[in-house]
Amino acid sequence: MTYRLLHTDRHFQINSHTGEISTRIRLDREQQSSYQLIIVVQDGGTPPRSATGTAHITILDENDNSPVFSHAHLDRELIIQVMEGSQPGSVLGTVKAKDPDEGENGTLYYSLSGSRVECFSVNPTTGELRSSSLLRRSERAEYTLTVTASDHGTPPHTSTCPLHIQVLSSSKSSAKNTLSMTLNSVEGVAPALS
Ligand SMILES: [Ca+2]
Ligand SMILES: [Ca+2]
Repeated sequence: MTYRLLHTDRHFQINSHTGEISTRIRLDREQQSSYQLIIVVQDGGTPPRSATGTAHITILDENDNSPVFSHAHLDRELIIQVMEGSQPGSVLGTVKAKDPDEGENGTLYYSLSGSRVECFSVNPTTGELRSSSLLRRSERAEYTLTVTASDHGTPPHTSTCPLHIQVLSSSKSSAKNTLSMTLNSVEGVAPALS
């Protein structure tokens, strides 16, 4: 018996004696996740007789992609601006990363690290970022944290992105901060000390 592929294929080859199918090139599930091959088997009779069959090939996923933050350009940082005085627990924004792998290999969770990280929280699955204390610009105008996205693969792949949270002064308080001062001078008043 001899085996061959009905159409030559750039991804797979078949051993004509054993019928064993092997890969010719490295396969990427993220590009194509399944293939079909039509195999012709032929006997050695005279005249030879043949039959065809179809092989369905499914590519299993490997955790070969790291999460990529979708709102930050390559290695760029994320800046979130928040009005001071907003209540603890308010949503400041949402961090988002993508991972093209399948299942757990592409399922992400988020975490925060850095100094004063206790002032903020991130929802591990949705990426929703919240303040956990009252933010005042006079206390601190900017917080620099690191947000990490990690997949659930074994081993997991992680990516980090610098996150700057800038506290803006509200218009009310900026009006208060504008100090206007009027100096009245009276002509002819002699300097107190002369
Ligand atoms: Ca992954
Ligand atoms: Ca993959």
